[in-house]
Amino acid sequence: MSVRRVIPLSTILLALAACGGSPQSTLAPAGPAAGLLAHLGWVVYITFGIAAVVTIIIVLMAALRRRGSLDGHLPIDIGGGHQWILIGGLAIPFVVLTGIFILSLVRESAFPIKDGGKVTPEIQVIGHQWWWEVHYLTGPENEHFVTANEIHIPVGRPVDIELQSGDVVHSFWVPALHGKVELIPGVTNYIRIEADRPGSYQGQCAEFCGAQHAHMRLLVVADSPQTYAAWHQHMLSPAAIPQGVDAQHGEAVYMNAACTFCHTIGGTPSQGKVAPDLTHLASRQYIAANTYRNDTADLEAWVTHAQSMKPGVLMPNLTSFNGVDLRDLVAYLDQLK
Ligand code: HEC
Ligand SMILES: [Cu+2]
Repeated sequence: MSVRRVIPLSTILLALAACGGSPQSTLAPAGPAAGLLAHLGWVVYITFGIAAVVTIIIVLMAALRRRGSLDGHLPIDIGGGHQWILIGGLAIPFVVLTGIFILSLVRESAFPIKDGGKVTPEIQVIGHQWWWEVHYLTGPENEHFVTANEIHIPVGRPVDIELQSGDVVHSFWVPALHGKVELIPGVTNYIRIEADRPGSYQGQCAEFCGAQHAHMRLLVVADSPQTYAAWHQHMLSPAAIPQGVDAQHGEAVYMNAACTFCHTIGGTPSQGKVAPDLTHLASRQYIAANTYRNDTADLEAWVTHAQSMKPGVLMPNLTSFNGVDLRDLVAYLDQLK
């Protein structure tokens, strides 16, 4: 085999190897629906892999055959040209494609429920350019709460999620837990996710939705039922009262700034509704739709230079904050556990 033939092949193998190792992989299912889809995936990859290898071998045999030695026949003599076309060109593809079609129809049952009547969603997710608004809807109305970008679920039981969009079409995709379901303006879709084991599962908007589509990420945290119940209980509380003069000064800086028009901090006058809820910001692992770490350095950078970190994002650069004001503002945010 010549070098020119080997290089593309090794590139493909490398690319496949990269898929398997990543935490965001359809081939590393952590729940029943994702398991079904991974199984379908393997059937398709292996069948088409075999078909591709056989085809390549036949093409190579034809190419390497000495000119003139065919005698008017095709490279493998299976009893004449027409039969070859009927079997290789029609019968085998018909059987393979029909089989995969039927299997995927069966697998489609893993996707719940187009009809809203049958579901009582526990969680509502609203897609925004470029972040996820998350409403928890269980219990009476005064026990509903809002968070962003990080969805907690208990392991071992299905959770129904209602999907809507606040602007353009997005797509909810957490490969370890399920396939993709779109968030379409004016339409309500549903997805039922379930995790078999505790863990943090990376997700990603899977429908191009503008400049920062690739940075519209999310995290699903699956906890034991006890841990989940404690988290859920904690989320019902209003924001922590800032402790220490720095954070208290930071709260005053925040409340006098434009932040309050866009963000909500529960139990304070900050009740903006067009940006992620910050009531329990410090309890989340990442910021900016799971794109940057939730630490002091990244928060200071984000507040002052959001436009450099996620160009085009719907939060302005607030460069007027610096020195003690910026430090204290972030000290306040850090206490919003
Ligand atoms: C014009 C509206 C607007 C203003 C004003 C604004 N923000 Fe934001 N902010 C946003 C939007 C929109 C996002 C989501 C960006 C994204 O991830 O795509 C965001 C994200 C954030 C995040 C990350 C939240 C998360 O969970 O990912 C923090 C923290 C934040 N803003 C803090 C502030 C602070 C502090 C101020 C005031 C100094 C402020 N913002 C002012 C709109 C605003
Ligand atoms: Cu998107």
